[in-house]
Amino acid sequence: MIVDVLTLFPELFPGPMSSGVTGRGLAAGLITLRIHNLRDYTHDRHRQVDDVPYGGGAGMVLKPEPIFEAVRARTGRGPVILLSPQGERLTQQLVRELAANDDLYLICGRYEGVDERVAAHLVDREVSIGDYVLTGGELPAMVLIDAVGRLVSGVLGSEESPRDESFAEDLLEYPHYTRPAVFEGHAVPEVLLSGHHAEIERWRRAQASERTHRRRPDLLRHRER
Ligand code: 9D3
Repeated sequence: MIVDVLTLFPELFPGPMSSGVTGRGLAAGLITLRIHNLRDYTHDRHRQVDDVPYGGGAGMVLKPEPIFEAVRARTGRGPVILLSPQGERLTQQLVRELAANDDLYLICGRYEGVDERVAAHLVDREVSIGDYVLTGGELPAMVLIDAVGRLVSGVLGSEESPRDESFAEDLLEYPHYTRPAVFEGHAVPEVLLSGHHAEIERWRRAQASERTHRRRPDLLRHRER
């Protein structure tokens, strides 16, 4: 998969994506990141990417022209995505949808926002990673690439393959333990040491169900069981 990123802060990339699973995907050529500096698509002496908001108000707004020019110069044919607090929420369902593309073009906003004509007339979708205020779309772009990248064929080893993750979405994980059997006086649940696989399976289901009810009842809303 080829992922193009349009940003005012190209030096932030690849950043944390150079390590771990995503780093391996990049090194193996399974994921290709192409970073584009929004300022390179300006033509004036000051390379101006922003301007004051029509109607007044605080802060600056990203101008439409450099963004339109950059996107029109793209080589990929996949969706153009604006990372924006006004976007649809990134969920595992959306991640799966996006992972079905050969390429993605991600636009990172900064400052107070992006001229609305970008959202209205240039991009295919707007995506938010959640309801908290960040300073720009770069970290959200990396979150999206991390989530989508691990679904790209070959990126995960056979040991860590994504199984059927639609199941994992509506239930939290059961608790995991490794050695030692007793750590600072805290013992691993007896059943896990029993070697009784059916009983272990039953215990894990019960744990997953119980903690989902307690911590994330919202996940159980549309669920029969
Ligand atoms: C402080 C300015 N805000 C007014 C209350 C509006 C605002 C503008 C720009 C808030 C955040 C941003 C920058 N954020 C993003 O570009 C962004 C984002 C986010 O802040 N949270 C979750 N997902 C995303 S995707 C892009």
